[in-house]
Amino acid sequence: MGVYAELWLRRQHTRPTLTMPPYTATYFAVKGRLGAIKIMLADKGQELKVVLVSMEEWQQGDLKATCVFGQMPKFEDGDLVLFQSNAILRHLGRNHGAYGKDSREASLIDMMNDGVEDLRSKYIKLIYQEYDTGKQAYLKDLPNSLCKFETFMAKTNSGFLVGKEVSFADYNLFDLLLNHLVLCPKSLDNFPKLNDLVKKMSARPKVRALLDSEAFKKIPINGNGKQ
Ligand code: GTB
Repeated sequence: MGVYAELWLRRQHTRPTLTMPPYTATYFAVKGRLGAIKIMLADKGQELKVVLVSMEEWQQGDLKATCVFGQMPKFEDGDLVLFQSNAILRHLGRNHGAYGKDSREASLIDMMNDGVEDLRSKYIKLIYQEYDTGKQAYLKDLPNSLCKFETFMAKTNSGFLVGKEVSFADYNLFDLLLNHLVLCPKSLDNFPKLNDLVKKMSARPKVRALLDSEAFKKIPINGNGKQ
């Protein structure tokens, strides 16, 4: 397959580089559903090899036939092969200390991540199906979605969605909020907690380094040129 690879970041804590291959993700050349995963791995100091697949290669169907749900991203952790972006985030959350301090926090993190997925689904529908006709209505309704996260974060009051430490749901929400700031730069103006989350996550040195890297900046958010 005509693919090429990028390498992000260096150090491995739980997965010594000498004995384990790096995590590998296979995906289109977009941020899309891989964005949050890249941000989380960067922040955790983990290397990620990305195998890029063109639409032409994808349409040949051979790779699709090997994907459990016929879709990417595909994620490899040694001989463990995962599909479904939220399952990948959970896997990494579990293995890199980003899934709460106990099962109670883990359940709340799951709940908030499902909320992020609900908003991401609406965003993807807008981008791929309704951009030209539905953007105004989407932006009108957006505060109704964002205020749920804002209210919950006001109760947690740590700057993160749940507990006192960053979780995979924070990376996921952060990635989606970045997309929304591109869609509408004013979209977070009335949401101080969400604004703070974006500032706080952006200021984490390894996240900052990723966001500022030319490789990351040049990747489009979506596959159809809309953003
Ligand atoms: N629930 C799954 C998850 O969370 O991982 C959803 C995965 C999904 O929607 N994958 C899309 C896919 O594989 C890519 S993300 N589509 C191909 C197919 O279904 O055959 C959306 C997307 C679409 C197109 C491009 N592109 O053209 O570059 C990029 C991203």
